[in-house]
Amino acid sequence: MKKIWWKEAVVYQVYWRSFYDSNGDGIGDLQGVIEKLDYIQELGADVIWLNPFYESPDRDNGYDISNYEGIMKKAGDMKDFERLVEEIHERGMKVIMDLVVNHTSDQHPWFLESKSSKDNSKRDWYIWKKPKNGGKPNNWRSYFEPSPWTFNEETEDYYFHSFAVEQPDLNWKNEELRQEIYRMMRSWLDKGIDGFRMDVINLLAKQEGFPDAKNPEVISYLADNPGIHDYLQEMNREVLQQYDCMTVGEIPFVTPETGLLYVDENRNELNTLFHFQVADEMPVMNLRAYKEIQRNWYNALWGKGWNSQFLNNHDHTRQVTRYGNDGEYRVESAKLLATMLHTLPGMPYVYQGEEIGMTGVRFDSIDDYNDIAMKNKYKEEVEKGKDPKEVFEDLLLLSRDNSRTPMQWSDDHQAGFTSGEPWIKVNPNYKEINVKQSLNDPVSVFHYYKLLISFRKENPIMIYGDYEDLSQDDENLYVYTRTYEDKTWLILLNHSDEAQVFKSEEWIIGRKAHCVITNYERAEEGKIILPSSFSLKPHEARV
Ligand code: TEU
Ligand code: CA
Repeated sequence: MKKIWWKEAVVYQVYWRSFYDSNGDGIGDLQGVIEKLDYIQELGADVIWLNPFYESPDRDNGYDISNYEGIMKKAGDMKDFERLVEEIHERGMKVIMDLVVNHTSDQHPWFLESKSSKDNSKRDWYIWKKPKNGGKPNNWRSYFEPSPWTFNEETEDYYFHSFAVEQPDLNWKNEELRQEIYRMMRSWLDKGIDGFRMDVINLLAKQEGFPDAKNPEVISYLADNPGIHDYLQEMNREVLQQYDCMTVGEIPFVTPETGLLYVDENRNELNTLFHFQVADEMPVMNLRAYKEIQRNWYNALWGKGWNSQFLNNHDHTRQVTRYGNDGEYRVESAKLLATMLHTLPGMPYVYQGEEIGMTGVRFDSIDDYNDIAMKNKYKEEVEKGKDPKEVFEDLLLLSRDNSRTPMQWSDDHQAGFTSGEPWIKVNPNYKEINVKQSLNDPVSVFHYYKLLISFRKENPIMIYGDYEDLSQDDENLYVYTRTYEDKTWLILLNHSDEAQVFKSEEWIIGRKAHCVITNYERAEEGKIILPSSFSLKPHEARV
């Protein structure tokens, strides 16, 4: 397999508005990221992914862009950005930016022009459809609304939005628009960034004719439509190929087979992807399903294209809450999940706060929440006549605000995030869970992550090793090997709250080995003889 820097990288995701507020207005900012770069460097991350900070009315936290060339005031200005890139590079790290080109804000000048009249030069840059039988052009849903169509008075027709009303989709069929996007991408790469995380990039191509869906609730018709690979190959030729950059596509609704088409090294599209089979199919941990997903993706991609490993991000509830145990075994569980993500094949992503075992939240009222997806859904369900309390309860576990609360730096005022009032409440558990505590405690989650990340630098087996699952049907244990050159790693993970026993396979018994990593105290030092069965404590991880 071809070796290349980004395959060997660990990415740290910075949701800047919740990371660190440098000027006391309650919102994190680019200067705040600069001030905390030493911390990210100490952790050992190679690449930083920054969520969008382009100019934006901020209805969807920066995913509704009104100017691709400017910086949102809340975040700072172009000087801050340039200094941030410089400071990241000075520390030997790289930086990738979010690229949001499926849609813009409805306040983008392009859209204001496009909606103003049918003969405007930007008319064709968005997607317009005549009313059908006096109503919406089809029966689809959007991610954030009951319909992806919104009526425009000026031109008496509908525009299309895969997300909120305020996020009209661009028309990628328009060549002029595509060239403008490529120019914009080159201008950021010319400023020195090292690549892009591409927001819902497989939504760019739309279904020809927008036919009604048989089951409109399953919104997969929004994604993966014919023409998408032509756009990405063109983007690669026009932009990506000309830089030493990395790309990771956010690609909902793909299977391993269709996913490969985006990252196959011979196809010149993207380097890696985020698929959502875990997030979409597993509201809570289901280890058998998880293993099957891992197996299928490994079989489809290995040797051909590169995968990513993550269990949370700014859209998905913190992993120790959703997929682990954030109570009695929080520390063990956070370390166990980390061990898994960093020893499975693919690039590991660390979402800010994950490295100290931050947890999801439960605020008392819908008014404490900010997430547009959650708020729109709440409104929609309550308007149908459902009980507001029940609707609220149902939305809690997967609210995107679970992972958007401020980074917990210390046990000081507002968790040390801001000297003012934060834009979203801090998680009340910041007194126990915070960076200061984690740095001072030698067996903290932070120090464990640091170790895991440093191991990756010395052990190419974590990157290039072949993978084999030894525990297919077990619902509590995940046991697998990675093999590279003359070495094999045996990874044992107990995902349950009870002790479990793993019965060794023949080839394991009696072999000499040593313990590389464990999240419990080490029982033995130096060489050991592998036993016929392994006893694992609750949430124990052992390599
Ligand atoms: O998210 C798109 C999105 O909603 C999905 O990726 C979802 O997480 C997945 O299908 C699993 O169910 C991106 C951004 O990450 C998000 O913050 C934005 O709100 C959205 O696009 C619109 O730009
Ligand atoms: Ca600020």
